[in-house]
This record gives sequence, structure tokens and C-alpha cells, in this order.
Amino acid sequence: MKINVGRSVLELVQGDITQQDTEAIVNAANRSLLGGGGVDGAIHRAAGPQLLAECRTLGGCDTGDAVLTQGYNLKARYVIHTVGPVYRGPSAATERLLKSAYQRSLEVALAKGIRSVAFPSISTGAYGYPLEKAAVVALSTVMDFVRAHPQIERVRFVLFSEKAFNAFEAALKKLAENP
Ligand code: AR6
Repeated sequence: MKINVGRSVLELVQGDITQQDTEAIVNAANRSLLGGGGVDGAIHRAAGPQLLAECRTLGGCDTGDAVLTQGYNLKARYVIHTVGPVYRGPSAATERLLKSAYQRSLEVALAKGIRSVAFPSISTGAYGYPLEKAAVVALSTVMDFVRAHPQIERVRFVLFSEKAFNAFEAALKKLAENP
């Protein structure tokens, strides 16, 4: 699924984020930035050991913040590492942190002049954020950001499972009808 948002393009695909050819891909990391399972493990395996070496120099990342590294063996030139919140039940603070993870990732991209970014569904694996709720936060945050910053020409959500893809597709259809 692909829609125009202002002068930018927003895409949803089912697939593996490590294979994307956007200028940057986003990693759903933890505060240590020293690797983990899920999408974090897949990105470190695909990028090679130099990624961990650079991450070691960064001194971690707060929840809701984002930092940039090179992409090494990935097709993407850069990796933006962000840390989503752990979900422990509905809370405005948790929702704000998820929103912040998307927003800070795009601010980091903008500051580097990056025009295309691929996101995974942050916090919806090990961190337990319910997919349907996370999809609305993810999509509305990105849509607001690109409307205000058309320098970001393309944002692609890369959903690993059919279930995740369907949740994002349903949320995007609703948001596109009632922006
Ligand atoms: N491409 C795209 N999406 C993927 C891929 C992939 N290759 N692999 C998994 N996903 P998770 P979190 C999806 O657990 O919830 C790590 O250990 C997955 O299906 O990777 O933010 C970190 O080090 C899910 O929908 O990230 C942290 O400790 C989504 O990516 C912790 O997990 C996010 O799942 C972060 O947890």
C-alpha cells in the first residue's frame, strides 16, 4: 500500500528491513545499543561486526531518543537506532515515548539530509506494545512529521508478519479517511 502525504510518499510493505534500499533503516534497539534479538539482531547480523563496534562508542540511548550510525554491509547507508518503550498496560507516558521514538528518528534523518527512511514496527515484539495501538501512533506521528518536513520524501514501514502488515494497513486506511 502506498499513499501520498503532503509532498512525501508513505509505503507499507511486508518484508525484512535488512534488505531495504532506503538511505536509512531504523533499528528497534534497547538502551545499551549493544544488540539483542528481533529486528536488532537481524540488523547487526546483516550489517556486520563494525556496527557493534561503532555502537560501543555511543554510550547508549535513552528510551524515546535516536542516534545515527553507518550501515556497513547493509544496502542502507545509515542505521538510525531508536529505543521504544516497554509496554506495561495503557498509559499516556508510554504512548508519548513511542511517538517520540518515531519523531526523534525522523529528526535525526532530517539533520543528516536523509530523504528516505524505513521503519520496523517499534516496541511490538519483545517490548509487547499491542500492534493495533502501536500502528495508529506510528502512522499518525510519521504523517504529521512529513507534512511539516517534505524534505523526507519517502517513509516505508517494513512489517515482518502478515498480522503486522494487516494491522498497519487497517490503521492507515482509517487515518487516510479521517486525517
Ligand atoms: N524486519 C522487519 N521487522 C522485523 C524483523 C526484520 N528483519 N525482525 C523482527 N521484526 P522487536 P521491540 C519485527 O522484538 O519490541 C530486541 O532484542 C517484529 O516482528 O525486534 O522494539 C532489542 O535489542 C516486531 O513486529 O523490537 C530490544 O531489547 C517488530 O519488528 C527489544 O528487542 C519489533 O520487534 C526491542 O523490542
